[in-house]
Amino acid sequence: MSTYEDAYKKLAGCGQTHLLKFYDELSSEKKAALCDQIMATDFSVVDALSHEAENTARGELRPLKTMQIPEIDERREEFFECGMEAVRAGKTAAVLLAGGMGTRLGSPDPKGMYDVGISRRVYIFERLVTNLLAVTRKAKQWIHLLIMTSDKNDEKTRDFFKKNDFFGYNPAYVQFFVQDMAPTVGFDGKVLLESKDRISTSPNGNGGWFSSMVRCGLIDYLKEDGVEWLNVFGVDNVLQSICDPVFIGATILSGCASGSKVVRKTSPDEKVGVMCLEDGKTAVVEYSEMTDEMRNAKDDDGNYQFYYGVILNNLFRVDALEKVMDEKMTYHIARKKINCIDGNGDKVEPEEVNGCKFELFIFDLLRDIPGCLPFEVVRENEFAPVKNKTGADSVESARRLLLMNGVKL
Ligand code: UD2
Repeated sequence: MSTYEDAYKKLAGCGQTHLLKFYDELSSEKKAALCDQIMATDFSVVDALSHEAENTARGELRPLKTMQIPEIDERREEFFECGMEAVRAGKTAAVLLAGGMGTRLGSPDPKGMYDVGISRRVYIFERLVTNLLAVTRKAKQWIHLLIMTSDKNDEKTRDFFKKNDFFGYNPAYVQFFVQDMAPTVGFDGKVLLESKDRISTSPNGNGGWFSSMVRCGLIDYLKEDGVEWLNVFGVDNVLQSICDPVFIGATILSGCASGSKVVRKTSPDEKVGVMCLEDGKTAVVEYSEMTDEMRNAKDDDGNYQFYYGVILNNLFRVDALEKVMDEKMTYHIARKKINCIDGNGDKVEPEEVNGCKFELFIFDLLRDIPGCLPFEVVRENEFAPVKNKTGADSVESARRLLLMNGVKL
């Protein structure tokens, strides 16, 4: 158990001693909990605020050649056989990134618990498991499904899977793991308090998934079972094909150690990161960090130069990930409204953006991995994100696409 002295010494070293301002008012149990949280928190994340300019400066950006649908169609059979062989041999595993908060949907529950059904209940988690079952049934081989949650939604997520009998999946092949959290700060760089006895933290982005899996011993567990490839995907795309043998085969045969499913953007400002080469290395520039110049850049034929958007369905070879695991990843800063308490200990529920969250992005892992295959998919068949209640990337648009693909709602 950590002591006040331990906590104070650590905070003094990074100018955050204000976090102990209400210490004397706390019960002994809450005092201990606050000291433990302080000792477990990595405050160096906050340095990203003072290095934002250098961290977000871009190198020379060039388009990255994408494997387009006509080429895939020509070699589909070959890709499928190669990929299916890997799946049947138990060389692939699926990693579901589900630690994010469903704030844009206005639901306090984990996003995967959202019901997109119309005349019957169809949960987002259920859709993803159904998509994965389509592959395991064809391969007659279970695929390990690892589910990343966060402190804020872990218990509810586990309970939901158990209550729904894992939607027909084999529970022996499902493991949960909790991602790391990061402190949130005000614009002055001071870490915020959620309450008098708790630091304000938020999930540290979808980029910390591999180090969290290593920390939980899950990578060794998978390697011992012969897993060589990880298909890592987001929670909110209810149409995506998971452990897609064609994608796996194409990536293996390309010789690349990673692959990234992409779609042609519908417009320059579509909210998807775009694949490109940055100073000759694979990169994805997130939609929130693109300049108008990059969004609207066109080639000599009048086509948008950067118009393959990532749909957050990536393939990574495990041995390649292990080689880059210790490289320091850049924290991206998101300016958000963050509930906290003020210097008097009073609750603040801001109307305006009042602070910063720090997030690692999964695609920053691609830079130092040898080769990435951008793999185009037909967006109407594979991309139906549920981000908002209405409008683009919404429950409504996802329902339309699900119905178009023959899914009963
Ligand atoms: C993501 C991609 C974007 C595009 C879009 C497609 C990133 C950084 N951006 O944008 O380029 O592909 O999806 O729909 O991936 N998550 C965690 N832990 C976290 C934060 C997020 O597990 O701390 C998960 C979250 O549960 C979801 C996914 O990551 O499955 C993306 O979440 P997001 O809302 O951060 O990213 P988004 O949708 O703005």
